[in-house]
Amino acid sequence: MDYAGRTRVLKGRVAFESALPTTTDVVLSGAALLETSGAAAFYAVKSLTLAGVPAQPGLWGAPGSGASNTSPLLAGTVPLKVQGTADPYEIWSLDIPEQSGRARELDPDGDGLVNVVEYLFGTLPTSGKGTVMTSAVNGTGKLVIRWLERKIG
Ligand SMILES: [Ca+2]
Repeated sequence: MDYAGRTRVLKGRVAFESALPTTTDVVLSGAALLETSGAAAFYAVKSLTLAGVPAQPGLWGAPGSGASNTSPLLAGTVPLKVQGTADPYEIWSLDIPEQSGRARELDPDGDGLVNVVEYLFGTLPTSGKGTVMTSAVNGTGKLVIRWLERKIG
């Protein structure tokens, strides 16, 4: 394979009949299917993320493949040997269309919240309407403060 970087499948089926780059981070959305075939015992990849969840290092294959870890997002006869765990921020930042705007300290949507703050509070880095906290006085005269928090990753 003569590319580098991430292998990201948002939807549909992608088939590999030879090795993926060993330096690639494979990112599969919940609507994606990655099929691998060939004569190799496995294809090594840097990391694997399945529907937003980083996969643990190890051998990953299709259900029924005999691999120690399986996912319905994988198909085919050659399992993936996952060598490490993806950085959750790096995977999250893929939602920012321009690669040059993905660094933690940048604010590509101009809402005053840098990307790492948007990541931690679960706001959209592309909406331009970021707010992480609201406050109001309730019916009994008490101040109510609410803030967002990240649920996973
Ligand atoms: Ca922002």
